[in-house]
Amino acid sequence: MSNIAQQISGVAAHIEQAKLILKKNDLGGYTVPTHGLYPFQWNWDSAITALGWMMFDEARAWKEIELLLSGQWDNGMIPHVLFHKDSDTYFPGPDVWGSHLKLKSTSISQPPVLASAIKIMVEQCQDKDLLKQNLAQFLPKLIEYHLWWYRERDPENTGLVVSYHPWESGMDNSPAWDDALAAVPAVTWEYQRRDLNHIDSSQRPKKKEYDRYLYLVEFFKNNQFDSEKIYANCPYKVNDIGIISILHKATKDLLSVCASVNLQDDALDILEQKVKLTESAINQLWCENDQFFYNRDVITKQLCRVKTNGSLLTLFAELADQKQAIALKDLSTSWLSASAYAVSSTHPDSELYEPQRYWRGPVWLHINWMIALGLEAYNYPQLSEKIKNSSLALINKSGYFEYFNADTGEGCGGGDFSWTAAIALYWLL
Ligand code: 2M8
Repeated sequence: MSNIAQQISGVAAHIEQAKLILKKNDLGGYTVPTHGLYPFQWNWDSAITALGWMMFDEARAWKEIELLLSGQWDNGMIPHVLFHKDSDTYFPGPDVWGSHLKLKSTSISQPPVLASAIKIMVEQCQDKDLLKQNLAQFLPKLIEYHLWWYRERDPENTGLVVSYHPWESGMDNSPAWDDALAAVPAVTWEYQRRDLNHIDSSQRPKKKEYDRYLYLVEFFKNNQFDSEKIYANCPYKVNDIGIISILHKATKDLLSVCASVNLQDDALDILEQKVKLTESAINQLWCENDQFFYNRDVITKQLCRVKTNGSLLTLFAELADQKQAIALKDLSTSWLSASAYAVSSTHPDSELYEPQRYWRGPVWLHINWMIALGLEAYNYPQLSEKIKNSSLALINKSGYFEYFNADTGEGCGGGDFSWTAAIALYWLL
């Protein structure tokens, strides 16, 4: 076979494999991230996975969203995990979280990339009847979800929402949270982690982190999920630059989808105002000296001075001004070349960088996808393409893993992983 023929058959094989992974992880309308390790429906995983489905099965893609929205709380929150069916391969399950709704769930949310995924799905969708039908059903729920973020997580109208749990950030054990989490008490009761039945402990968060993750879960339950009490007393409150950026981008995408179908709703004016407010507040997280947007501990009012990839999502959100964008573009270039593959979750020059420990260093494809889109939006197509190609090189080398060792490219965490397959489908189809 010629080189080109080999490359084409390689791409075709990757596409087939990615489709098979989504089918394998399909539990009848929602997709688990991977079997065993994560046996439920996760919020941002599902949003991204729906994009993958959209590339080859439109009805199934919309179904993913329908089931995610079926777990929406009355106050508008879309939880971070929906426990559709019982499973004993994951901890903590619904009993620990303690929400007694019909569809059991966790009591926090996750980075709200959903509306951004839906905007792309709207652009891709060929079946216009299906599209119309689904949007009519979904848009009011999405509006409620976005209003929830701004109302409940920014009650003082600062323009910067707060997050109450590292699990909410999706970047669970990122070194950005180390100091804020250290101030949270640890639970003293015994528990049995199940993640370590599936994955080597060198790739997962440590016990000291789990002890505090669980304290927060109990804190929410003990406060009956009352948002005022939690806002007043939660021992962990951060301005997460990743969530702020993803929310900002998704709100703009939601407004644009609503405008495309001429949806009129007073709530849209509120969302417009929130977009402006965030744009004027974001510089509170910018460090002129380091030329970087940091996360901030809202309790101590200190910036979390670790270079983690959430900051580059300000490009995805188009929250960076031209000068900041140039600085972040230059940083992305050096960040990319500092490790062997794509943009790692912590900058390799940081003393806290661990190339294979979960969110402390490894490469995550969906984050690279957002960074690449951001660079494209700021008119840096070559760098964007480079990030895409070095991300795809990981799949080529190791397959569809949850994340990848940034230095060696070795696949880490769960195998046959849905969001990795979905991003590959988005890029390759
Ligand atoms: C990871 O988080 C879960 C808790 O939500 C866990 O480790 O048990 C994170 O990578 C998160 O971002 C992701 O959504 C989830 C499922 O893939 O796994």
